[in-house]
Amino acid sequence: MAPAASGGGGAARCPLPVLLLLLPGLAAGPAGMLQPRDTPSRERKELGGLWSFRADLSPGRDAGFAQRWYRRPLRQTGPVIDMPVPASFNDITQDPSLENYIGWVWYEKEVLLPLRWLRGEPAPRVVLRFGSAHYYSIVWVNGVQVVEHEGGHLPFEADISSVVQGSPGTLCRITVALNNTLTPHTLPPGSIQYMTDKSRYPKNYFVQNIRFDFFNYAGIHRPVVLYTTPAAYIDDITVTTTSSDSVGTVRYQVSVVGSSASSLSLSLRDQEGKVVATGDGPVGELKVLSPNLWWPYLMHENPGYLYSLEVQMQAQVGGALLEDVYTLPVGIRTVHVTSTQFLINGRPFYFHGVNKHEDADIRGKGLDWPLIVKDFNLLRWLGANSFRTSHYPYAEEIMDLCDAYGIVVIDESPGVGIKLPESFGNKSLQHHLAVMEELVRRDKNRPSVVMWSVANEPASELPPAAHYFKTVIAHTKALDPSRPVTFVTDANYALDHGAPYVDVICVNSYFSWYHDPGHLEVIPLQLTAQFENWYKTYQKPIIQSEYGADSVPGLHSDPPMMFTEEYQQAMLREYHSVFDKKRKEYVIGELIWNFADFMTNQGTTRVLGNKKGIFTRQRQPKAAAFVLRDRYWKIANESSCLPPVITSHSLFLK
Ligand code: GCB
Repeated sequence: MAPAASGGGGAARCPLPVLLLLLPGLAAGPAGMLQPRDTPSRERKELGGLWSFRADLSPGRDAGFAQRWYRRPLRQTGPVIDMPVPASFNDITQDPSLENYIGWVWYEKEVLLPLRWLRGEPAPRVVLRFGSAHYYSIVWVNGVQVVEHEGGHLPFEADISSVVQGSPGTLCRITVALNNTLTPHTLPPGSIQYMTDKSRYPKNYFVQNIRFDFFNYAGIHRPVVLYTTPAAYIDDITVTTTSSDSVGTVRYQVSVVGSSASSLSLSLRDQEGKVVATGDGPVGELKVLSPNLWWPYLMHENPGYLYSLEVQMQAQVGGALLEDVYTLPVGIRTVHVTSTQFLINGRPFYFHGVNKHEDADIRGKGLDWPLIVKDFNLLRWLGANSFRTSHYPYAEEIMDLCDAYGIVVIDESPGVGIKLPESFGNKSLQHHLAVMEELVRRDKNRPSVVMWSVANEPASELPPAAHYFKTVIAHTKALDPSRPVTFVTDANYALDHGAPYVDVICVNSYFSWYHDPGHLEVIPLQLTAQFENWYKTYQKPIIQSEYGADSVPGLHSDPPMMFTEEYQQAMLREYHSVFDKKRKEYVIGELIWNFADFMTNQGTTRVLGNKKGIFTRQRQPKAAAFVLRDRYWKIANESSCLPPVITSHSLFLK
C-alpha cells in the first residue's frame, strides 16, 4: 500500500512539516453552505477550464511559501503548465513524478469580474466557492489570503467582496496552494514513512502509507464558482418533512445574515409551477394536501418527485431595500428503522444497489458530466435503487441527480482507513466531528439521503473505538435527528466496539475471496452464520454493504476460477441464495462491491487497480452485470407497489 512518494528517484524531503506548520484548525464556520444557484438576486460565474499549475519540486516542497508565489502571477515565479479544472492532476501529464507527487501544488486563474459586481450601488457580496479540492487548501485572491480548508470532499467558500471591491481593476487573480499529504489525523488518515536504510533507498526517501484501497487522487476536483448575493442574504435553509393522512408537512428554518430586521416569505410550488403552500418568518411549517411523495426509483411510477421551495427575503440595510431569493428542491418523504425493516414513506425498502467511486481514466476524481450521466443510465439499466458514497461524500451535482431520479443514498464521510490507534485519539475525533458537521450542513435537505455512514471498516475491534463511535454517532444524530446513522464494519460481531451505537448494521465480507480463496462452497455456511450472529447480538436490520470478486474482463474458465468473469458471477449467485432467505427476515439490502473497476495504489493484488467492478472502468458490462440486472429487476417487480409489472423495457421512462 505504499506508493513511491516522488516517482522513480523518490529523493525528496517530506512536505509534512510544512503542512503541519500551517494547520491552524478547521476554517469552516457555522455558516450555511447553500449550493450556488442563479436566482433573480444572485449571479454565478463558473471558473472551470484551464488553470496555471506548478508542483513545488523544491526539496522541502516549501519554495512556494518561502518565495510567496501568491504575491505575483504564477508564471512570473517559474514555469507553469496548463491544468484542467475540475480534474485530478495525477494522470494529466506523462510525468510519473506528478502522478505520485506528494506535497504542495499551486493553481492559479485570472478572471475578469463584471463591473456591476465591483462598483454596483449597493455593491453585492462576492463569494468564491470550491466544490472540493483534495486535501488541504489555502486560497489567495489578488495576493490576499481568503480561506484555508482541510478535507478533500466537501465544499468551502470565502467572501471576497472587500478584496475585489478594494482593487483598482476588474482583474481578479485566484491562487490556490493544495497539499495531498495525509496524516494519522486527517480523514482519510495516512502516514509518511521515511525509508532510512541507505543500502536500499536514496537519501530522504519517503512513501505515503494509506490503509484504504483507492488511489489518493488530488487536485481541484469539483467546480469552482464565483457567485453574488445581496449584502444581506439568505445564509441557510433547513427542511425536514413528514406525512400522514394525506397531508405532507415541510418544517423549515431559514437564517439570514447581514440584517437583524429582515422579512421572509416562502412558497412551495409543485412540478407544474402551482403554489401548494405558503409561509412566512424564519421558522414554520408548510402543509401540503394530497402530496406527491418522494419515492425511490422502481418503487413508484413517478420517482424522485421534487417540489420547489422559493424563499424570498427583504431587508432594509443603510437606507437600501435588499432582496434575496433562493430556491431549494424539496422532496416530501419519511424514513424509519425497525428491528427488521427500513421504511420509506411507511413501506419496506430493500436496498438493491451498488457501491461506487468517483473515478475514471485521465480525470481521476474530477467531476465529469458525461461520466455522471452515463453512470446514472447504467444504474437505472441495472435496476439499482441505491448506492453508498463509498468512501467519501460525492459531488453535489451527483447528489442532485439522486434527488431527481429517486436513487437512494447512504451518505458516507471520508472516514475510511481509520486503523492506527492514534487515529482514535481526541485530535482525530474532533476533526471527524467537524467533518460530519460539514457533511450534514451540505446534504441535510436531500430526500435521497436516507442514512449517514460515519466510516468504512475502521479498526472497530480496538477498545478506543467505543468512545470514538459513540461520540461521532451521537454528534451526527444531534446534527440531524431525522436520519439513521451507521458505519460500515468488517470486524467480528463479538468484538466490534462501534456496533452498539448504529441504527442499521452494515457489514462487509469477502468469503471465498480474501478468506478461503477459490472455495465458493463455503459461502452459504459462512454468510448465514454472519447474518445470524449479527442479528442475534443486536436485533437490528442488516445491510450487506460490500461483497464481490475481482474479474479481469475477457478472462474465462469453467469450472470458475478466481479472476475470471465466471467466478465473479458464481460468487454473486452464492451470496444471492443466502440473501434471498434472509431478506424475508431482517436483511434489508445488498450493495455490490463495486459498480466499476477503479484505480488503486500499485501492489501485488491489484492489476491496474481494483477489478471488482461489474462494469469496467470504461463502463462496459462484465458478465456479472447481467446477473445483477436480472436479479435487481426481479426484486423490484416483487416489491413494487405498481399493479402492472415493471419491466426493464420501461427503463427510460424517466
Ligand atoms: C473492502 C473495502 C474496499 C475495498 C474492497 C476490496 O473491504 O471497504 O474499499 O476496495 O474491500 O476490494 O478489497
